[in-house]
Amino acid sequence: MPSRDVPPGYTPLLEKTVAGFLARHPETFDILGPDPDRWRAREVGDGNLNLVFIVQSDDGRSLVVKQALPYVRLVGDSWPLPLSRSYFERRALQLQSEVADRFLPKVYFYDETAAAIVMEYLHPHVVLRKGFVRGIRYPRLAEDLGAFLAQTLFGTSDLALPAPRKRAQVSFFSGNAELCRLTEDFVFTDPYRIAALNRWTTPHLDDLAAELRADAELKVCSQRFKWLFLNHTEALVHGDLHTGSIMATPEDTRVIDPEFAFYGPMGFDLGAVLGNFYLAYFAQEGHEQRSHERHEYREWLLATAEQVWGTFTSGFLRLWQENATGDGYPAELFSDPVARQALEKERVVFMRRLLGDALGFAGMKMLRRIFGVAHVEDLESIEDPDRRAHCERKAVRLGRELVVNARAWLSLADVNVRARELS
Ligand code: ADP
Ligand code: SR1
Ligand code: MG
Repeated sequence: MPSRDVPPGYTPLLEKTVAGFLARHPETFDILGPDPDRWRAREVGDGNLNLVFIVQSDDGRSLVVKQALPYVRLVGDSWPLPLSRSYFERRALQLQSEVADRFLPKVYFYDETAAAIVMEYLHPHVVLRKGFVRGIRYPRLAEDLGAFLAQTLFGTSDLALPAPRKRAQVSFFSGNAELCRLTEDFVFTDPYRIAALNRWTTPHLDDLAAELRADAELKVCSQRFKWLFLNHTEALVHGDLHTGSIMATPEDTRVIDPEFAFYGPMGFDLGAVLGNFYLAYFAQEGHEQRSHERHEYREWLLATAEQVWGTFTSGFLRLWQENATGDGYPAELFSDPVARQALEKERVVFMRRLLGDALGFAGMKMLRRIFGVAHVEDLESIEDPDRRAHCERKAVRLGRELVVNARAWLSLADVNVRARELS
């Protein structure tokens, strides 16, 4: 297990020191060519935590260096955060690549002392959240995201793995406790109490922020989901699978940034994706120059969310039917027709429960992005606070209903009907 302290050789990289760092790793010469003087680095990190450098040689070869900082970049160096998250991100990328390689950036090498992952530069990929703000459609997205979710959540669970291996992975990722702690506070707790870093569109949403803190039903339901997050070690979840952790072109989809990875509830990743689709949906009105001009695009977002769920469930069930090599529901117990039929019914119950988990987490992810510390560009880029608050109010209503009625929804189609009613 890596040390939580900053190791003696660690220094944050600068644009002017990246080439020197890379030149100390012979693997780099195969990727960028032999002459470090021809490599140029620019820092492009727009996330909340890390440094990200794109490095290009003058003949067009490229890579990305992602380096952890020993503190939360969004807040500043007053808030320390362990560099070991980079180690967990690297390990999560390895385990995800065993089951869903085509949806990940290729990792070239890892430097543990520098807490730096050197990987494929994804281009012309665009961060999905930015694509949604611009109104770009991605024809492959639903199928790819559904497949990624099915393959990673099934493939790291007790449905696929022998129990000792799964237990060892649970134990390893328990070490990523401080990143889980951020989620426990920022997603599950702070939006429902007075917390120093909370913010919202004020004074427009002051009433809603106060209502949230006084909403006993919502607080109880939100803590049901926190309980799941704390206790339900179902699969290796990405842990931060919002639309800023997905980069896409119309032909290709990649999932980046699993530094929050840990063994948790499958619904957490599913909910992160769905909740961010609904945030994008409600934000669209705020991006319109002319009334209703984003109407079709909004519909595309809803249809795509529904298709993600559909592709996920069919992919997950197919894997369960064909590749059940784990200790959970062992295949040998279900070889006769009666047992097989019973298992089919159980699978329906299992997926229904997952839908409820996913929707509850989706609602929590929506609320935290409107009242918590970390907001999203979908809404933040709506400059006029009146317009922004108008969109946010609708998102808050759906978010609350998703959390409070999580188990009552029968399908994504039903959620979409409700989203349209609120818009
Ligand atoms: P953080 O953990 O700080 O959120 P991310 O991994 O999300 O960092 O990366 C921040 C930004 O860096 C991304 O939004 C994206 O613009 C860019 N980025 C990260 N990884 C890659 C990559 N492999 N290829 C291209 N751009 C990348
Ligand atoms: C201060 S860190 C805030 C958020 O950024 C990350 O992307 C996670 O979502 C985290 O909660
Ligand atoms: Mg990120």
